[in-house]
Amino acid sequence: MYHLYYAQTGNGRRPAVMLEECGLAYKATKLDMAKGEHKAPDYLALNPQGAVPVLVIEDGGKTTALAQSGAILLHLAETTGKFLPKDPAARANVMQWFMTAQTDAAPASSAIFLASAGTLPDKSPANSAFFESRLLSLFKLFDGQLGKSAYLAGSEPTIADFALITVVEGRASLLEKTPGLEGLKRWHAAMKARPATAKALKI
Ligand SMILES: N[C@@H](CCC(=O)N[C@@H](CS)C(=O)NCC(=O)O)C(=O)O
Repeated sequence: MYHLYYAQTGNGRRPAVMLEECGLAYKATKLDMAKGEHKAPDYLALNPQGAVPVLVIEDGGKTTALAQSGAILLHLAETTGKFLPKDPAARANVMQWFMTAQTDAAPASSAIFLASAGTLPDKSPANSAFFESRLLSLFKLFDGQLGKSAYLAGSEPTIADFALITVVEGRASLLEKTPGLEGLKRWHAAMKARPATAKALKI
């Protein structure tokens, strides 16, 4: 049994994409971050970092609370045998794009949010433009790859695509207003046409 604690953010919704794509049943609890529910003692007991998401896994009487969206996707890939090839070379290629989405694109998108929400000490609008340009340079990188293959790591979707889709969906207006990036735009539409991904993006 899986219980996902999430918010409607790129990181928060990412495990839902993987759970839906794997066809796994799960309970979902949305946290109201504006009310600080992610810092409440009950939630800190699950994740002392006080960040979403967390996946609570109940397996044969054993309960595990797993934080970090990337770790959750990897765990589900390993336990289901889906969306992550076993062949070392193919696996390394998936991991390369997975890590670019997790450790480069997701933080760049988060930085845009922090700058635009006025969370940074220096509230200069130039900060938002700077972080947008960082994300756009990554969008160009993904676009180049998606001009060559249907999905990030080849002809089939993998955890790399599931890691990226919530970032791109969250920044859809930036993508749409940017000329070009046709490969990324095609991929975005194709991912949203997948019933499981579409369902997860609506939670
Ligand atoms: N690398 C983490 C990032 C998690 C994260 O920063 N989540 C944000 C929402 S998108 C959060 O909960 N921030 C509140 C905080 O860190 O206090 C992941 O992928 O799970």
